Amino acid sequence: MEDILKRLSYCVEVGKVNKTSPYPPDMKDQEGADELARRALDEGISPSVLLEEALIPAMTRVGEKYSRQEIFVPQMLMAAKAMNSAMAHLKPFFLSGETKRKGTFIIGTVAGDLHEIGKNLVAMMIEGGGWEVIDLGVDVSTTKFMKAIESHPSAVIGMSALLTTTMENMRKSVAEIKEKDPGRVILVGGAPVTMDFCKKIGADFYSPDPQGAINYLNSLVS
Ligand code: B1M
Repeated sequence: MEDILKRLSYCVEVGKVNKTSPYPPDMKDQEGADELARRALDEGISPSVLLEEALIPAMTRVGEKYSRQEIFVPQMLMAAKAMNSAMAHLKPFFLSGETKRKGTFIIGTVAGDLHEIGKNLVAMMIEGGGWEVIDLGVDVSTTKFMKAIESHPSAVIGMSALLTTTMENMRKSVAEIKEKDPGRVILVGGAPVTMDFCKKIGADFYSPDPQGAINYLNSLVS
């Protein structure tokens, strides 16, 4: 088990998507994140172990290498591609069989921010927790959030931000939504976001991870 997790983690770190992908050249014809994630699940390794022991640590290492300028944006992109190919296999495991949804959750990464992996993970797990999820994608403007609220009037809003610069856009979006719709519940998250920041910008709750977000949403309907 350890071996396959290590290999999977390494594939995500170096951006080896699947067997046929030519990048990185020294791993030509070797299995990539896609095949290894599938195989790990088939061997009975749980999706949470896959996430916590292979996939998330890989992205952390990618971030550290980027900070040390050992890799650059193209390598980060390849790592994200490999991560997404592995995450695609996890989705069915997080989907619950519930037909009656607990409520609607609209999620998006805030304006100017293209990071989607954490947001996708949160969306996937909340959907698995029995909520209808409307995923607006990345670089979501306040107008787009507002339009989605019009179509789903009882929805809770979730915003993700990964950049210190786009936290400012999160602040603006929360302020504009709350001004027009003071009772709208807004949950925020993303690596640089904190509970302190959440309180400062007038959002309702901050969660550092998907489970905290699920617990919070469930507390609203219980
Ligand atoms: Co970017 N990037 N990036 N990047 N990138 C970071 C965030 C950075 C920390 C790297 C570094 O310097 N060490 C740094 C930000 C520094 C800062 O702001 N202080 C950075 C930078 C600088 C940039 C660019 C500016 C680089 C450039 O172009 N010069 C650029 C900005 C582009 C833009 O957005 N406009 C950029 C671009 C990119 C890529 C496009 C190449 C790629 C993203 C690809 C994609 O998503 N499709 C990318 C990546 C991959 C990263 C790192 C390496 C990994 C992010 C990630 O996916 N983490 C990242 C370094 C790092 O985080 N270690 C980095 C894994 C993911 C599971 O975690 O997203 O934190 P995370 O989500 C967690 C929690 O935060 C939480 O739950 C998730 C699961 O636990 N969570 C929520 C997230 N959202 C939530 C919402 C909730 C609740 C919880 O409720 C609503």
